[in-house]
Amino acid sequence: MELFYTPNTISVVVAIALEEAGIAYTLRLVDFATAEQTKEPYLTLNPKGRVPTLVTPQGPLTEAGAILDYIGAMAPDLIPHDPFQAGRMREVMYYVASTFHIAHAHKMRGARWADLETSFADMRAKVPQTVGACCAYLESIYPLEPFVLGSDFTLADPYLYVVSTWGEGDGVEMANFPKLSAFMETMRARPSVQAVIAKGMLT
Ligand SMILES: N[C@@H](CCC(=O)N[C@@H](CS)C(=O)NCC(=O)O)C(=O)O
Repeated sequence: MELFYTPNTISVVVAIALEEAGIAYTLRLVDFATAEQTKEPYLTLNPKGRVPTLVTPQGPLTEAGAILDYIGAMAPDLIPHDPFQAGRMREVMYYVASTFHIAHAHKMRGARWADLETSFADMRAKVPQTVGACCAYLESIYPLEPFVLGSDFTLADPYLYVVSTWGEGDGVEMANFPKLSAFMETMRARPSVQAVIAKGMLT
C-alpha cells in the first residue's frame, strides 16, 4: 500500500498504525510547500486536497479515522474486543477528528471559514484557548495511563498522540496536563513512533 503523507500532519497517525499492525507500506511525500495537495495528480487520488490518502489494493481511502478503522479490521488487536470499550475508542477518535483537529486548524487554515484578515487573526488568537480546552477535557475524562483507555493500546492512541504533538506550537502549555504529557512520552518511546521519526515523518 502507498501512504501519501506530509510530515507532522494527521497523516502520520496512519503510518504509526501501519507500523503497529506490521503492515508494509510505501511512503509518498506530498509537498505542502508547493501546495501539491491542491493540484493534479494528487487531486485525482483525493479530491479533498488533504492528507492522508492510503492507496489500497481496492483503491484510495481518505479520512484518517476511516483509514485507522480499515487498518484495525486487518489487525483486530488494535481495537478493544469489548463493544463498550470499542465505542470509547471511537469516542476519542471522533473527538480528535471533529473537535481537536478543527480547533488546531484555525491557526493556519482560517481561509476555510472566512475571508477577512481580521477574521484570520481572531481565529488564530483563539487557538491556545480552544486547543487547551480539548487537552483539559481529555485529561479529565480518560485514563491516559499508560494509554488513552488504560492498560491496552488502541487506535485512539496514535490519533491522540499526533494531535497532542501540535499542542505547544498551538500555544498550549502541555506541562499543565501531566497525564497527557506522560502519555506523550510513553507514545514517543514506542517502536512504531520511533520508526516514523526515523523516516522523517515526525519531529
Ligand atoms: N478530515 C481529514 C482532515 C485531513 C486534513 O485536514 N489534513 C491536513 C493536514 S493535518 C491537510 O491536508 N491540509 C492541507 C490543506 O488544508 O491544504 C482527515 O482526518 O483525514
